[in-house]
Amino acid sequence: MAVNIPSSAPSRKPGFWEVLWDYMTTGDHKKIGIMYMLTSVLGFAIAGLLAVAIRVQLAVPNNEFLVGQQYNEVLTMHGAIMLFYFIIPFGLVGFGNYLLPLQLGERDVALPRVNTFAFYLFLFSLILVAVSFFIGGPAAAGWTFYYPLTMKNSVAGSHGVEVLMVSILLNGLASLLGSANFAATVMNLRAKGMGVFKMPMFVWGILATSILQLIALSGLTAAALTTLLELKLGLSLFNPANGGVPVLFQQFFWFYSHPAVYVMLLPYLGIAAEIVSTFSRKPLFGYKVMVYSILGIVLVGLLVWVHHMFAVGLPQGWQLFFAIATVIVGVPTGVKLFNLIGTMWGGHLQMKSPLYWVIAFIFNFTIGGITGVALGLIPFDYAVTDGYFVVAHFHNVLMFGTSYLVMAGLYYWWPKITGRLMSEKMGLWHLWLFLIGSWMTFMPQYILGFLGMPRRYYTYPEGNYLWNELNYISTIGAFILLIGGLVWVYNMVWSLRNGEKANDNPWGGYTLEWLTSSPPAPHNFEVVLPTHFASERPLYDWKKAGVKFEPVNMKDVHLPQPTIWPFVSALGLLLFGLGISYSWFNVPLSDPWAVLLWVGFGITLYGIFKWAGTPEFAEPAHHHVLTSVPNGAMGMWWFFISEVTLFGVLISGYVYLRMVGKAPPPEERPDIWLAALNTLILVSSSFVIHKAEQDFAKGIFSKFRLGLMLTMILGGIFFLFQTYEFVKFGLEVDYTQNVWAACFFTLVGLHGLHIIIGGVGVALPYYQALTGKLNHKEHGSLTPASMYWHLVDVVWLVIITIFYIW
Ligand code: HAS
Ligand code: HAS
Ligand code: CU
Repeated sequence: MAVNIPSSAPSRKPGFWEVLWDYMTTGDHKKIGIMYMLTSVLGFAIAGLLAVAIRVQLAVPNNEFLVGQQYNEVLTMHGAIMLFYFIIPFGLVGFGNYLLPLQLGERDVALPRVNTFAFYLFLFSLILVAVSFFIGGPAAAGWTFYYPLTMKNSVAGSHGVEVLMVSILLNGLASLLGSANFAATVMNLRAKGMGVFKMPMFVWGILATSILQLIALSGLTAAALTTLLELKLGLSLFNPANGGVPVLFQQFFWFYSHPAVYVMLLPYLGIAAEIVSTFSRKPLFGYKVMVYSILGIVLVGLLVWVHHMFAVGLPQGWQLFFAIATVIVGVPTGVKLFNLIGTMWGGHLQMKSPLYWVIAFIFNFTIGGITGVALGLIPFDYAVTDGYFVVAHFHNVLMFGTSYLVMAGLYYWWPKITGRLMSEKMGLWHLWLFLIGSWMTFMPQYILGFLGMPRRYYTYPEGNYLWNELNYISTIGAFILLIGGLVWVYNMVWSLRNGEKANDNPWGGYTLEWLTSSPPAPHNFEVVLPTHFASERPLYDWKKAGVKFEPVNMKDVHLPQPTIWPFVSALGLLLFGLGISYSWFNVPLSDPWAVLLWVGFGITLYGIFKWAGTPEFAEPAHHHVLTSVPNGAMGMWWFFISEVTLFGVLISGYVYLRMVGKAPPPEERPDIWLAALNTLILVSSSFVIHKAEQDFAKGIFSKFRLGLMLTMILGGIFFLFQTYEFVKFGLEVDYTQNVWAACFFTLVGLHGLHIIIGGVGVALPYYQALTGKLNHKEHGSLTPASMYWHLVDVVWLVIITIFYIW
């Protein structure tokens, strides 16, 4: 189907350093997708080996292979790495990056360089965690890092919790940037003629998941931020000794971490839909119903988080509401599964490894989903919570649920990505080892749960009915999984050298990625796409219509030029992250970690300015977008959601503490007159930057630059006043003993951080203007910077109301 144009393949094989440099500087979504997938495979391997260690310890009673703190560390890292570095990124940003532009018929994502930055931030956050294994030991408080477990570092000198918090914050930022980027891509960059209901189901999965991340991730950010601040500064919203409420931590945490399970599911259901349609040689059964089910899952999924907290003693009304919502969420999920089955029903099934994995998924996941619904029933949950029934449930939906769709997707798109097929035979071995292994490992755990075995204990005594036998079987299962994992890795490595060469469309897929060569050229499409999309299966429709493809004119192809600065900016944040984990801002520079902190900060700042000074495209070109909003602003609009919900979650926590009488304001509050003056300054800066934008549009550059300068000065004055007030109020109250003050410093401090970020944001277009990078065609980062500045101002109006007036 693809036209044979000799792609500009280099005649000689590039050396290792060339490839490395290429990947460090690339903006190509395919390379970034590959790097995300490789990192996730690594995450699975590390966390999987840790799981085997857990199972070895639990194989027999009173074992001493991993004891106490050590066990807790391994358990925490197993859970956290599996979730944050394997299952969440693989689908959303791994497959998502590789496939979104291809399936949309585009050349890249909306913001390629933000994409590079986000990937390296993600990778570095994993490196940060890895460092903690070797220096001081990793966190040991469970992946849920509940308060107050995080407050006791039982090993002296361990900074594991701080490291985990910082890495969650960095990883979270990366994830938000990735999500905003995807949402902007879907809005602005689709092939001409592709309406939203003509998008492949995988694209819907990525779009919905991105929106879910943008709304919900704030809960995790709030949980990690408050934990870090308590460890570093003693600011506590949770410490009951000062009136704090420990359960509030769980509200923050689960507000994200329940919706997160759909982040772990929705991209993969999209993958299943693509595979099932291709291998049944049929369109999807009930395309629109599937889209609405996805949106239904997003909506209801945001309203069920309390089912993780049934046992903490919340009011009955709360529990009932959340129990009902929990049962309801099974309905759209079930609909999706029925649609997959409906698609296969009566199709000419081509039994290849991707389809096998999907069928195995449907079978397993239905069981795991139903045990989830069972857990949503309050009395049942009371009986089995914190026991192995729960462990079995979530491995049932994760390990032999969505992980199977990781495999399905990999077997499906591997030939597209690498140009070679994997071995079908080894694929089936892999499947059967994983099936038998997972059933042996986790099915006995359901029974152990009923028999009362609690989770998160490093050992168990002799003599409990069937405990020994079931645990032993479970451990054997884990070893079978290990063998399965090795077969999988071997299959991939083998295929790269010996696999059969794949043609452009080895499975007869219907979506646009199969129109490219295998692997695709840097510019993806070598033909001009027709502009008529009759359904979500363009290749099928075009073939039927006998469409002939025209080769693309390379003059029309504009790809972002490579640049090292996003990498450097992220690297600075790694050093900065190490610095704040192992040290703090007030530590003297004789401590090398403190040096790292400031050096990292400096590198990031430098990197960002250099980045802003490097144009995205070698020569200015007109880029067609579908809406009237340019890509930068579109990305910023989506990113706003996450900022609003972050302040929303923290403010809700504060309002709750006030309402239940736990956080009465102290008699001496910070001065209202100073805050009023400050508000005036900040609001006027919003008008000034707005005027500057108008001047820019009119082409009066000198006034425009003056306007930006004035905005920064006003922001600086605001910041100075705020610092003065902070220090003054900090001397007046003991903020470690007062919940109101803790809320004040947390929220106003977070706003102050936003002033710094916003100020740097405004400095960027100023720098671009000074260096001649801005003109009528190139708006640089002006619009997003000014949008962000307005947002920071609006948030301030809310803050002054709730802290100074209320
Ligand atoms: Fe879950 C705990 C409830 C889906 C992951 N879950 C966890 C944890 C993780 C996790 C990681 O209500 C533990 C975290 C920790 O470390 O503490 N889960 C559900 C429900 C669903 C569900 C209702 N979970 C997932 C998915 C995950 C995931 C997907 C990751 C990918 N889960 C819970 C609850 C807990 C929990 C409690 C807390 C337990 C505790 O005490 O700590 C649903 O989304 C599942 C929907 C899917 C189906 C299957 C297909 C549907 C069909 C339709 C007909 C079926 C119906 C049900 C109408 C339901 C075929 C009939 C009901 C009967 C009982 C027969
Ligand atoms: Fe798990 C607890 C056992 C897979 C997620 N698991 C958790 C928790 C979470 C979680 C969130 O039996 C809760 C943590 C907490 O309480 O805070 N899990 C297993 C086993 C596997 C497993 C045997 N878990 C997963 C997956 C998850 C996940 C997948 C999410 C996506 N897990 C447990 C147990 C507990 C548990 C106990 C409860 C303990 C307690 O005390 O409560 C297996 O399915 C893992 C299979 C994978 C492998 C690795 C395959 C090997 C490969 C190649 C290796 C490469 C080599 C070369 C050798 C066996 C892929 C090296 C080269 C390099 C470059 C590294
Ligand atoms: Cu949940």
